[in-house]
Amino acid sequence: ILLEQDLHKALENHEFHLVYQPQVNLKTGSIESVEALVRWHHPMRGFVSPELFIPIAEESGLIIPLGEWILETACKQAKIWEQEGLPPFKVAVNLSLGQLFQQDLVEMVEAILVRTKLQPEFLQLEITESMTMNIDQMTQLLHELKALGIQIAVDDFGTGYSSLSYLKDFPIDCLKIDRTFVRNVPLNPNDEALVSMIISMAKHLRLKVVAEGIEEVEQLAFLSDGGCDYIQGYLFSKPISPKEISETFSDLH
Ligand code: G
Ligand code: G
Ligand code: MN
Ligand code: NA
Repeated sequence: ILLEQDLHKALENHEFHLVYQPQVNLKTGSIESVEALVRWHHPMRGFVSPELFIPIAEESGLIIPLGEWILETACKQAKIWEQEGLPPFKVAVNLSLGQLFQQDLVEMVEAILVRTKLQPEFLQLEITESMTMNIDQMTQLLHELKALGIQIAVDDFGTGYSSLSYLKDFPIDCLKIDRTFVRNVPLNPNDEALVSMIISMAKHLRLKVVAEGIEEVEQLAFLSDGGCDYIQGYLFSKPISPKEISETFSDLH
């Protein structure tokens, strides 16, 4: 299809850019990480959502070069922020399913860390639960990634498959509660129960927990009382440009 052809040209035509959404520590109020999110500005169609083009990139295999570009751009940017003198914070990058199956994924991540000179503890990779890779393969892969010194987060937690067996075996640092659970908190008692349960489980497993999609102060209050570590959402900030991230820090200090 047309979009797929355009997608192939988009990388060489520099039509992609990244925006970054802060994740805020609920206890201290400080930004400890930012999530990189890709944006495509199509020359004719204008903005095309990643919800539309990431699946096409996956099917066409373009996710491999695109994923590498996203990772390298985010790590480069993190180094620039460091050189600007901003206080240290992590950059979180989404890995798509196709990348998890990429043969040289670990080597690619390592090479990017070397090229950009970013210290590995400032990189967090976000993975989503999926049925298509078996637990042993996934555990092995995550151990290899962890050995680089980077952080691993499970994204969209609670919406995928076999969540609990994942938690048992995977060397992960962080759970991100999917925003569909947070949306109706504190109005819906079932959602409240699930969110509280996920936070409590994360604590027992010594994982950090991030709640995504926080738009209302009532949601914030519920999560704060419940002991959630970090929040990410429009209430605090939309995804913003690198320059706006720098400015946010200057405004805070
Ligand atoms: O940023 P936005 O809410 O529009 O993203 C929509 C979807 O696209 C989300 O599921 C998000 O995880 C995914 N997405 C956004 N940026 C990236 C990216 O850089 N890499 C991958 N693999 N997925 C992304
Ligand atoms: O699947 P993933 O968690 O990576 O997707 C993150 C997406 O969520 C981003 O595309 C971002 O634009 C979107 N997002 C971030 N904060 C909010 C929010 O407060 N409300 C809604 N509806 N979407 C959000
Ligand atoms: Mn994510
Ligand atoms: Na998510």
